[in-house]
Amino acid sequence: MKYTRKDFPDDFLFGVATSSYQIEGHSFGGAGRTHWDDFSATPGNVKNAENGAIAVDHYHRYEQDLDLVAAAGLDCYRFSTSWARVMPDGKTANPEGLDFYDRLTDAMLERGIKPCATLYHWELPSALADLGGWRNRDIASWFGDYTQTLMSRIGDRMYSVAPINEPWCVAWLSHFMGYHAPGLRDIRATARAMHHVLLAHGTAIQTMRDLGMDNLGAVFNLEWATPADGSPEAQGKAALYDSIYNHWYLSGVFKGAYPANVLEELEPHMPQNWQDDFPTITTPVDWCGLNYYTRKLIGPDAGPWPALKEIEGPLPKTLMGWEIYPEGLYNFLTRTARDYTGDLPLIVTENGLASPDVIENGNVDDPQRIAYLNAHMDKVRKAIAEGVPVKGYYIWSLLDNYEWACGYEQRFGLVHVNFDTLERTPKASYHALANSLRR
Ligand code: IFM
Repeated sequence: MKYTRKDFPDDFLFGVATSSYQIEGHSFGGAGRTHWDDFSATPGNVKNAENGAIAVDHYHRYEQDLDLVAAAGLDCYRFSTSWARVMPDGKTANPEGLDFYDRLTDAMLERGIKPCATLYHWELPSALADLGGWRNRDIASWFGDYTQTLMSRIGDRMYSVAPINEPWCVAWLSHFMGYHAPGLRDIRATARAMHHVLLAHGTAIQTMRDLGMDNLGAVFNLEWATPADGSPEAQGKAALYDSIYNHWYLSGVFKGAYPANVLEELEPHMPQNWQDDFPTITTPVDWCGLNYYTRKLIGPDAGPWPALKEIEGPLPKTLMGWEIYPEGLYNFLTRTARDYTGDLPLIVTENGLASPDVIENGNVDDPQRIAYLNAHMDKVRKAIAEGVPVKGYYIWSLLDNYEWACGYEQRFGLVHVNFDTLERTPKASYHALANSLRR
């Protein structure tokens, strides 16, 4: 790697991120059915109809996996807890599920790793999907109850907690584009999900404050929108994309308002009295997490609102087909601090790439991952040098895992996983990182 710990401030934290459904194995430990089990069982939704029933069996191999986190010299482990494991029907506690997260927490602490939890990374219990899922306003109180149950058990040992991973994915990707569970393509469902996901966030923050917890945050996925050409139409559509993708969530949480260029279309579909929820949604947080991967070139398109399209860009791409655009991370760090968060600590809570990694002679050579991480760390350093309070950088992901609608094809891990034997093999990027983090 180009940088070592010494190139970052003394209190800067390095971490890796994972999520429950992508690694644990949801057929174990009494976890309930999730809407991803339903979505993936429906033809055409997920590559090879793969699901997270086994995933990479982290449920049984978590000690070995945490050994890898510790041996890399990482400070933080950003993991998520599965609502369906803790409450298989979304409402009733599963002692086995609580015991698992209790063991996992202690295993991190025993290794000197800071537990950084996310309460929802997309595995909605099917029983709650039956009740309308994110379309139903009651999801905020169900989520509050889940937060209360789980954090009453492990909240005393968390280093940090964020309620929801990537609200754009929960709402737009899943209810408007239909790419993720529940696979809807419905503008009214989308508007409701876009609001309820933030209401659930605020409700969970209040629940954890009432439990006396601190170091609570919000995690957004941000994607830089570049106009496809110099035309006013392309500029307007890029601005709209930016509002739908980025500003809606940041502005909701930090300003208690939604962007006008989105609201003018979604207002008729919003739940009743949505404005009254902002005091909950804007409950103060202690840090802001940014997940960043790429940018999109955006231009106008025919058809109903939002009448925009993504245009293939010229930059080198990852296996996901995502352009590599580190400047976007710098842009977001500076813009978020300037327009939304001020002195609040920012953390890059996800950054990484998928590549077609293979084992050869026992080694996995992934120079493209090392280059990608270096290029993005460059931008983190640049932002810090300009006074942006960036306090951490977490890599997605520790392990190759279930990449949702892409199944198991897209390998994001620092550690290779053989999906037949589940054997773990640290890649060259893992070894490079471990060298650079060594104290
Ligand atoms: O794998 C996902 C993760 O679940 C959320 N953030 C983006 C990652 C890569 O697509």
